[in-house]
Amino acid sequence: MGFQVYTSREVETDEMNFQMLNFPPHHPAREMQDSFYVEAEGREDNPILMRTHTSPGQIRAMREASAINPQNPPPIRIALPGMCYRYEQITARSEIQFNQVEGLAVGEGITFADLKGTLTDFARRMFGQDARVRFRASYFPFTEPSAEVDVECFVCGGKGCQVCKNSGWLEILGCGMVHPNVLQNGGYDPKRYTGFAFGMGPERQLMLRNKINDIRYFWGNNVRFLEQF
Ligand code: 2NL
Repeated sequence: MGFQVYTSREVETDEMNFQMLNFPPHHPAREMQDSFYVEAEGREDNPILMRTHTSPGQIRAMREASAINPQNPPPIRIALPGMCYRYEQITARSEIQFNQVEGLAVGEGITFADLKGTLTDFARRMFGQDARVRFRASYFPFTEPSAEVDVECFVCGGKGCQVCKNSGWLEILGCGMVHPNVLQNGGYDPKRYTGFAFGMGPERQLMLRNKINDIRYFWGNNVRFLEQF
C-alpha cells in the first residue's frame, strides 16, 4: 500500500512523547509510576523517558517530510515498528516492554473512508479474507474522531467462546483521524492537510492468532516457547 518503514529512537523527551501528541499536562500516563523516566532532575518541564508508544517517531517523520522539504512532498505514508516501555504491573495481559506498529498517512483530501478501507483490507489479509470487521467509537488524545477495530472471532466464527470472552469479536487495533493540533506540530497546515493513523500491538495480535494465553512468554526466554515460531 506504499507505507515506508521508518524507525526512531527509544529514548525520548516528554515534549515528543506527550506534548506534541496533544496529551493534557496532567494526563495519568505522565505520572512517575506509569512511565520510565531516565532523567527528570533539572528538566521538570521536559524530562527524558523511555517512549511509551511509537507516536513520537511519527512526529519526527512528519517533520522530516513536511511540506518544507521539496524532496518529499505530501502525501506521506509511514509504518513505524518498535519497542515501547510502560512502568506497570506485569501480568498475563500486560508487560513493561512490548512492540507497537503504527501507521500514518497525511495528504490532501484523506478521509475516514480511506482509514476504513486501509484497515479493513489489513484485517482481512491478517485474519482471513472472509473475516467480518467492525469499527467502534473510542478516544485517544491524538486523534479525532477515534475508533477501535474488532475482527470476528476466528475461533468460534462469532458465536462466542473463551477466546473472545463470548462477545464474538476480537479487538485488534486503535485508530483515528490525526488531531489538527498534532498535524500542526508535525509541520502540516491542518486547514490544507488531513490524515489518519493507527496503532497495534504485535504481541497482542500473535496471542490471538496463536492462542498464547500469557504475554510474559515473549520475554521469558523459554526456548521451548520460542522454538515454536
Ligand atoms: C492503540 C492505539 C493509536 C495512533 C495510535 C497516531 C500517531 C500520530 C498522530 C495520530 Cl503522530 N495518531 N497514532 C492513533 C490512534 C491509535 O494506537 O491502541 N495502539 C496499540
